[in-house]
Amino acid sequence: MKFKEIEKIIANNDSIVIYRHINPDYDAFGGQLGLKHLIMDNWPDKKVYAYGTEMLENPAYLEPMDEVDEETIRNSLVILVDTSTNKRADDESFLLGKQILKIDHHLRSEVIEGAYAYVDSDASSVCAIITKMAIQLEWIVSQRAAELLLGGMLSDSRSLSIPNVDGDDFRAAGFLADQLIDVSWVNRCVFDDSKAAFQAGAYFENKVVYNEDLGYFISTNEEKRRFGLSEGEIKDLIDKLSRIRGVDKYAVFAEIDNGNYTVSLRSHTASIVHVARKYGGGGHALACGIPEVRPHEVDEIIEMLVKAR
Ligand SMILES: [Mn+2]
Repeated sequence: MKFKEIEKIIANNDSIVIYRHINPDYDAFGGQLGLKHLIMDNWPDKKVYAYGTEMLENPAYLEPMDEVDEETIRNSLVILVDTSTNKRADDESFLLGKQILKIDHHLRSEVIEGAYAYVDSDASSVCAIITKMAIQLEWIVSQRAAELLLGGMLSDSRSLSIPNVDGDDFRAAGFLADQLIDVSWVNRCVFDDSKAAFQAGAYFENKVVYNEDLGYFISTNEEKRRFGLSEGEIKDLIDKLSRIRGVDKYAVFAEIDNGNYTVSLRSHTASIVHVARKYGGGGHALACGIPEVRPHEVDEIIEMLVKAR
């Protein structure tokens, strides 16, 4: 599918609802809200809604989701961004859409029957895909759209530093920076920690266990409560482990209320997504996750990660 075809599908629909994944990150929000603003910038007469039930606490940067009723969804083009499987969409009401268009960058992105799909698993973020589309199609890009898209690009690509980042990504980011946005402010919005997360980060940095080129920590429910964080927020601390010399693979195992663990996995070079898949997870070659594993599986996963080359 070409960008021009995406433009045609958008042009042909007067009502559009944009969805993204559960546990949304800044690429999900940036793709969703950035695309919403691009459509408003270029087709001011269209009705365009952002749908989702979960929010990140960042009102200065993000904007609230729209109220969308079922009738509207049924009569709209639905665009699902940054979402690998239907089950990971927030929420599955996207399937009610009159027509579905998926824009994604995950490996093995689920094929939705009858839907249009633009999937580039080499892309470093869904925001990079959307930005390159806007540049190629010479769309108007407002300041607001640009700051949302840049935030998503920077967060998924760890500030344009992961292996699949290329010159086109830097040029796309440069184009966004040219739209009179405050690059420093966007970086702070996306990367600054809450005080609670900062303190928890320092604590868990001291709990990191090293096994060959793997670094990881395991958090307990007691620690989760002590720091007042959710298991999702504890998993987000994984970025703290990305800059340890000699550590090429890193992981966080966060205990959840039923005593099982939810898992985040990262690697600088060796693919580790086979580990995630074996336990019912998925994502990208170097950044993936597993929703839930049993305690005895934690050790198996650690062993597989150590062996990954
Ligand atoms: Mn993404």
